[in-house]
Amino acid sequence: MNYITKKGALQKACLSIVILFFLQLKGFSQVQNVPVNLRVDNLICEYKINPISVDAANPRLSWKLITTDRNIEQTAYEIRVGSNAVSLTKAKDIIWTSGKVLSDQSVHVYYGGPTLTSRQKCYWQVRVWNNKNQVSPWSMVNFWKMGLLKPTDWTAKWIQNTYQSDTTGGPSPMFRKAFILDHKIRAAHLYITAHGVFEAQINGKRVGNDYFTPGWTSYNKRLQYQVYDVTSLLKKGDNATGVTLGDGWYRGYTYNRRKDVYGKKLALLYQLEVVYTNGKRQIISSDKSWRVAYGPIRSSSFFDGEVYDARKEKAGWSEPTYRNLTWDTVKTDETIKDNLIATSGPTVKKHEKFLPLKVFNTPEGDRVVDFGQNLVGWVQFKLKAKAGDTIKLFHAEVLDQKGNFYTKNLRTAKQEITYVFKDDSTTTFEPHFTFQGFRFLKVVGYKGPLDSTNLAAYALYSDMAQTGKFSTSNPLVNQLQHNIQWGQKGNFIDVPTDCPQRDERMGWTGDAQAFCRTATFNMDVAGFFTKWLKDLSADQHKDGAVPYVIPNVLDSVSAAASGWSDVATIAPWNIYLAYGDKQVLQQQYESMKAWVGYIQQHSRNYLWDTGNHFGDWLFYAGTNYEDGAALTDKNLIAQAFYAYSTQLLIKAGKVLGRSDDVQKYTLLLYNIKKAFLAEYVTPNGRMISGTQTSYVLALNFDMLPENLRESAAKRLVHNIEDYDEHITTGFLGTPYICHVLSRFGHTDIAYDLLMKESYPSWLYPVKNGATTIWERWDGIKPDGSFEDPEMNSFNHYAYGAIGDWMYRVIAGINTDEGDPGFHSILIAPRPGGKLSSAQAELETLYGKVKSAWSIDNGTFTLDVIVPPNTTATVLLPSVTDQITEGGVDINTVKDITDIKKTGHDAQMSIGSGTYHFVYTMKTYGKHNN
Ligand code: RAM
Repeated sequence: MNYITKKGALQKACLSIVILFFLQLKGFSQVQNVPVNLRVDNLICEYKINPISVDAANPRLSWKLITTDRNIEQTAYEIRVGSNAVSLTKAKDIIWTSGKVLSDQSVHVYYGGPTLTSRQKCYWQVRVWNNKNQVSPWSMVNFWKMGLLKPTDWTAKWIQNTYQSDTTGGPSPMFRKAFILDHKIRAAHLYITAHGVFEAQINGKRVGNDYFTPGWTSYNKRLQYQVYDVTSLLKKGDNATGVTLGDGWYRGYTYNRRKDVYGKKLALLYQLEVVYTNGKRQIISSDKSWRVAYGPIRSSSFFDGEVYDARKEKAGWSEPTYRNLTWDTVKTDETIKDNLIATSGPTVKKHEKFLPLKVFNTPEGDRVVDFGQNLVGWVQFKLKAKAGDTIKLFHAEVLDQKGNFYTKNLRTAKQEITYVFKDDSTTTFEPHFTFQGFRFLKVVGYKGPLDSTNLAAYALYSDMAQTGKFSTSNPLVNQLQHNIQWGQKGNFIDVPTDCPQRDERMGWTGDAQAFCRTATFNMDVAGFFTKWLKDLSADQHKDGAVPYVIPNVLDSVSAAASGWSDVATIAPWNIYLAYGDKQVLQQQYESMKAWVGYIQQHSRNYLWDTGNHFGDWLFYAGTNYEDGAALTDKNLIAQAFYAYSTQLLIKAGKVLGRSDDVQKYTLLLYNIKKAFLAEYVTPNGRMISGTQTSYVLALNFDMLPENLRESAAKRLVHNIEDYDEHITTGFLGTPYICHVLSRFGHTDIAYDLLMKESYPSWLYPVKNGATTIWERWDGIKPDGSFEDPEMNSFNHYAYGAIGDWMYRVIAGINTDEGDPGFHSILIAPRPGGKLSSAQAELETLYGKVKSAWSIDNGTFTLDVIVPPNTTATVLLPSVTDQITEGGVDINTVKDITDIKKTGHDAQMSIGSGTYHFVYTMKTYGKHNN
């Protein structure tokens, strides 16, 4: 062979390797070159795509099967994990292979290889076999990277500003360091966290697109660090980096203007790890060699906004050419680093952009911009003024009755941005360490035109993928769904908060438990709640009491309230249901037990009737009916939630195989219910509080014996009718009222409540122009005046808990509790409320579930999507004999099995795939179409 042919052969070999690799990427298997209608995609590790800061010892891997065939189930899988992205086949690169595992598990499969070490990067792929004897090609290769697992991995030192004036509400310190990298860089990762909140730059560029990092946790016990791949920001030669810190949650103002909750001094921990192409490593860490100065951010606060003086900018401060001769030295701090944890949940990112709907002058003469949506975030402007000119931006959720800018309900929170121009060039500015809850912006100090070319509002919230969609033929209900979703966006800012505008913004546990299940339908909140629940455990008192707010920034007695502290059991259970995540139950089990243990300790004869409780917070206490008629006894509520928490603990115990506990708590539950009946229910089933919430809780938590349930449900219906079909429940009854009505055959009444447009109702705020859920049923009263400004948030999510019923009952998408995470699905739509159609979609860990129905002239059509590797039970309502699927009699469709009639419904089992059912409806219920 001469050289030419040798070269040709080599080229051919290379080409075939490239083609093979390409085919593999495209989904063609190396073992069989025939494409099958089965692929694996959406590989996630610990709920994230290619995470780079994993600290789980055995990370969990999940994937989705992609196929258009029906009835597809996974029968086996094989995972391989290696150290090299391009070769997961060579023995030397393999870290672990699962081998072919006969299992239908495609979510939360534990990595089972050798112990993973700090910074280790693992590439992985998977292939699956299905019940049609097909094998998928190997999936694309994804990866995960381990974080810093041991405190000793941190060689960086905490550094602080030496200035005396470094106090809450003061200017933001900027830390800087210049350095030389003397080789070509292969990879560079920044490990960073702060006491306070930080924004980092390298060579003049912002690092990452996260905001308010390191996020809010119970800092003294758990402080997250973030990891960024900063390879592209660095270069061989001169480099520089800079980090600005703000007060954030660490020492910023919180409830009652308390400050310095976690400490008085801001501090930075910074470790930049560079790997050169020659394999050598270099670490640039925060240490004594850094310099610090104050710059343009004169003060920043979540409540109050930001003061920014552009004249104090230090141009080029994070670039190597900048001279920091006048900058001060820093002091190091030997704080131990044993509270550092990787970031497991989603970070806050910038999302939707809103342009001004209109700019107008109010009767009081203010210049106001309407962005059309009550949102949480900030305004970005692009304006030109003169050096030294000051512009002020004020933020409000609503205008008052006369159309004036209304900020009384912010209480002491200023929500104010002050910006001082440095020269007459056009400046683009957005704040840094603050967020505002607003729809309206008041601009002071700028006379030029304001419009969509120079103003935009951005929503900032935890970066959770939208998983759910829900809509109907009724635009008001659609707006309600919109408001629920925006209530969620505005209040999921690293932790679930209650109000994002006034001087509160805390993780109220009652609100979180009420809304949690709805939240799981709208967005992927698995990581969000898993992280927050760890803070709950961290802040839970030794005696099991759960603080009113998590992370706890209140005093030590602000703990243990029924319906609030029960988030300790309710949230883990909801996350388990939505994502089939047993680990969250495991993680929270001791906390769940401790909470029930606390109540046990504070009960006499199984009756919990002591302590401070918020009760059915913000129930209807109007004047149209006897005042206070809807007031539910707080101890009755406490006893009901005592039972519910115990019930959920039993369920968790069953899932985790804790049979001793199951036995013990089953007996406890029996006694709790007995005490409840003796204390709060007459022998005929009348409750001592004749309220909607009272009956709702008793029925939803199975407090009443079977023989009293039907009549109790009727009493509930009568109560609702007494109020002319208005809802009177507060935070605790609201999430369950429609579910209870549906469960006992009164879906028509549930629809009455939903469709009611007058106060109190869900649609009353919608009719009043709401774009989010309000804290109170009557934030704006029927006469147009406002509720008490001391507590009147227009962006709260608790009443949005109806969303759960909308998804689960109107559209009818549910998971089987015995096989959760939508592995076994229930599709049981319940039409009503004069709706002619409703549709919902939910992106589950297995793929998309859809239920979309419409009624046209008595013909009911239902379109269903069941994702691969799941099965569904379908309940078709109000059927007549002839049902078709895909145009043919369902009895002849081989993919539909176990067809039976249950009452007016037809029940059947289906496997994965797309289905189209049509039949003529029997009329039922007074609101049937
Ligand atoms: C107010 C808010 C909050 C609620 C507490 C008890 O701060 O309404 O949502 O949980 O009270």
